[in-house]
Amino acid sequence: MDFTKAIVRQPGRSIVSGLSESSLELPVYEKALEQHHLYVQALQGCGLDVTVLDPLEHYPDSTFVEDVAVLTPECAIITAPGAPSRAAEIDAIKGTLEKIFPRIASIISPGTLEGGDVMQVGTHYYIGLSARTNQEGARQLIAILEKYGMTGSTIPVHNFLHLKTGVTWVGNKTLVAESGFSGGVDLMNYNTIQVEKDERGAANCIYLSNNIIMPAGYTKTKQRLAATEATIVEVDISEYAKIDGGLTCLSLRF
Ligand code: CIR
Repeated sequence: MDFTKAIVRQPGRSIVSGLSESSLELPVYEKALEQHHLYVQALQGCGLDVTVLDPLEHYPDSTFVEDVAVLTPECAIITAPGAPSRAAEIDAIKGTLEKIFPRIASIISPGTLEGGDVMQVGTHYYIGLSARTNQEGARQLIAILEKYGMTGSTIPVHNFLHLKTGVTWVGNKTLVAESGFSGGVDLMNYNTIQVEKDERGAANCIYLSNNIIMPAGYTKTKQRLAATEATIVEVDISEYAKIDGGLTCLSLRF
């Protein structure tokens, strides 16, 4: 999993209308834009070549570009977002992916799947069954992965928007997971760094060649992650958290 590239999409002013279950205030566009810029710099600092796509004002959540595709070394898979307001975002990413990936597959109705529910560990992909990703979407994704020699398996997701809201892989057989998250037997063979309840939000991290990019402001989790000997890079994404977004959602890495 040595990624060299990433795709991001700048937020539009419509970000204030993004889907949200949170009771936090609305994001401030100017601040979100500045945070996005720093996020891109963090990815570049970890060695990635970053393509920055233009904002899509018609789609308030389109800056969460991770949800519209699953990128593998063998092919790109265009998802079928489970949130109706996000379904058409896939049309806007297709052209970009077609220029990069010779092989493109798609999840089709009645399957639904969002990239935030897909956690890659090597050639295996854990797929969260959430309010956004259904069994049929997962079945289709596993069939596509197997066609190219990769594997997938499902994990039920309760009380989190996506699988990766509750757990992410941070290298070396290690996960970082919220205390309320249960991956069941499937994830028992990993070392798990616990995120305490008062640091909710800190489990969504990005591992890139011995760097862990984590959301800023979570002291206890930061100390625990630092014990992995990875370099810790903090990025403030407070404006995105207001509409349920985390670090991983803001990019496609490949
Ligand atoms: C949504 O509800 O779809 C957006 N407001 C947040 C998406 C976050 N995406 C992710 O965790 N991969």
